[in-house]
Amino acid sequence: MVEKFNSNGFVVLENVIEKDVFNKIKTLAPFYIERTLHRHENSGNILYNLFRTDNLMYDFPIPEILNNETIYKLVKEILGFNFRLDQILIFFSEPNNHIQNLHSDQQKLFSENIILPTSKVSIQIPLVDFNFKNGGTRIIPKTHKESLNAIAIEKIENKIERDNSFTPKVNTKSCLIRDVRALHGAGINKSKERRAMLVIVYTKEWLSPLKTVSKDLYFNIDKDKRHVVKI
Ligand SMILES: O=C(O)CCC(=O)C(=O)O
Repeated sequence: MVEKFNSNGFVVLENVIEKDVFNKIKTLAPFYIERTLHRHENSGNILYNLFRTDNLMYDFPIPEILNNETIYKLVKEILGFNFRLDQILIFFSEPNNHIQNLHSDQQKLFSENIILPTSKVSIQIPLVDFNFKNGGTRIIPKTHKESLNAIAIEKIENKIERDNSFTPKVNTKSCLIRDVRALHGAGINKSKERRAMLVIVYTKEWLSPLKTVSKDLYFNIDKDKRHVVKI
């Protein structure tokens, strides 16, 4: 798995989220989404940062996700010992959203042209099956170690416009782990249903400060995994 991730810049882990954990997220996420809709209306891809704007609801199953052994082990292989939790987000797009242009989530860390190993990953946990029809995240493999300029990115955008092979199918209870540098962007949601996902962002130890969480959350994280946050 780690080789596949390193080569392509992303990997899908099938059926790693327990059913009851998935059901809880699916039930509780709309509470946050609906509040965001009041502010943004139905335009494009909207994000809700659970750290920045609100305390987590006490029964939102974040500890269960942080304790997920399969995800934890792979992230540790990718980011190394003492990696950190940086963000917890919900992304969603309503039917007929605007396409989101291909982009990278991380700027070059140095002006020199050095290719660095992965220092930040995004764990996408879909709340509905992600596919081309509902505008699932488009990802361009092997772009995490390239620094493309705007013209090159636009060329790729035009080339892949109707190509469904850049939209990895990620079913519910599975997750996708992406190097945030890999070019990606939400497609157009042509289904009748909202497309949403929970996103957990982890970084290498040196990239972000340790985030403070509630005691409640902290002590519900397995002892060996508490290094990702602080109280
Ligand atoms: O909504 C999506 O599928 C992708 C959103 C995303 O990753 C981003 O905005 O950076």
